[in-house]
Amino acid sequence: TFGPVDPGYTDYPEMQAEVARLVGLYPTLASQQVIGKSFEGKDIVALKISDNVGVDETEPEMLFTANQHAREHLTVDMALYLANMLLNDYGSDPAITKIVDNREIWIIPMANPDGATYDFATSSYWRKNRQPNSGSTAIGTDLNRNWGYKWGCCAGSSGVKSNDTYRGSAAFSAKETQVIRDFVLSRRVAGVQQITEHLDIHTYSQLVLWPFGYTTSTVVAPLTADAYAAHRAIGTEMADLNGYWPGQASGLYIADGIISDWMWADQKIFSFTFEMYPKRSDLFEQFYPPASVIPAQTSRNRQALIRLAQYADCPYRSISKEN
Ligand code: 0X9
Ligand code: CA
Ligand code: CA
Ligand code: ZN
Repeated sequence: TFGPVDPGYTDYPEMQAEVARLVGLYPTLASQQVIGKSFEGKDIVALKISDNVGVDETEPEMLFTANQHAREHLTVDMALYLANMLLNDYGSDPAITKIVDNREIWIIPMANPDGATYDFATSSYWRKNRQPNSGSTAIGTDLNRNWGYKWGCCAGSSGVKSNDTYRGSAAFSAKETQVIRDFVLSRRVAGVQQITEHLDIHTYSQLVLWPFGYTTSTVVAPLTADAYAAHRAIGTEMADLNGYWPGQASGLYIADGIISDWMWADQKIFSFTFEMYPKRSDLFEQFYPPASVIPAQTSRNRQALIRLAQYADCPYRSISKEN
């Protein structure tokens, strides 16, 4: 298993360069914003894609987050594939054109730039951020255990600072989760959250997951029967299109303090998790498949992402309801 990270993956400076390249090439459709700094002071970048990108229009907004987990390098390339798909095919692909004209899409390609940079440098299968923990030499918080809904509730995270799923000293104790939370909260206009759908991108196992992760219960407040059914319907449609397996997040194992549970419970944003290539049984590739897989394993999600975007005006349409 287990050579170094393939330099064919996109590292932090390359991500910044690619975002800048796209904004330069498509100034009316793409803009970038530094939404805050990582623990080590790196910029956390959000790319906005829409027609009239300089105007905050009244269009359904979507958020994509990638690379909360440092070693999941393929997810950065997935986020940049999405950006390229929307921008390069605008004006030629009718489905893409309609999405860019009628949505405001936010992409955070690298939620954990400190961890990703460390993993590129060390090829150490690093997962967490790089924030020190008081009273310990162990570094890092698992960002996807640090979110503030049911934080640490349910044995789906660790209180041990050296553990790979260490949840942090408190909900939102990590700088990076604070920054992304505050960005999401900033998308409320007159008290109405503008973001309707969110996708959090991980590797691996080839799964499409929906809330909740903290419990195996399906319909549990504030996830209504209709909201659960709509998550399941959209998630299953996406899985039909990308060949992943659909399921509730907790089906794999209980995880508490995850981003998706917060997105729904706190903001009523429909929220999904992708676990990308390889599939669970591919024990030899895991987090570091060769970069030669990037084109096939990003483009396989094209139709699923288009479908998700098409539902952003009314996710309940997936179950033939208004809301
Ligand atoms: O454990 C995670 O944070 C995610 N899997 S990963 O292998 N990329 O670390 C899954 C989060 C949601 N899933 C579960 N509740 N199991
Ligand atoms: Ca627009
Ligand atoms: Ca808007
Ligand atoms: Zn992950």
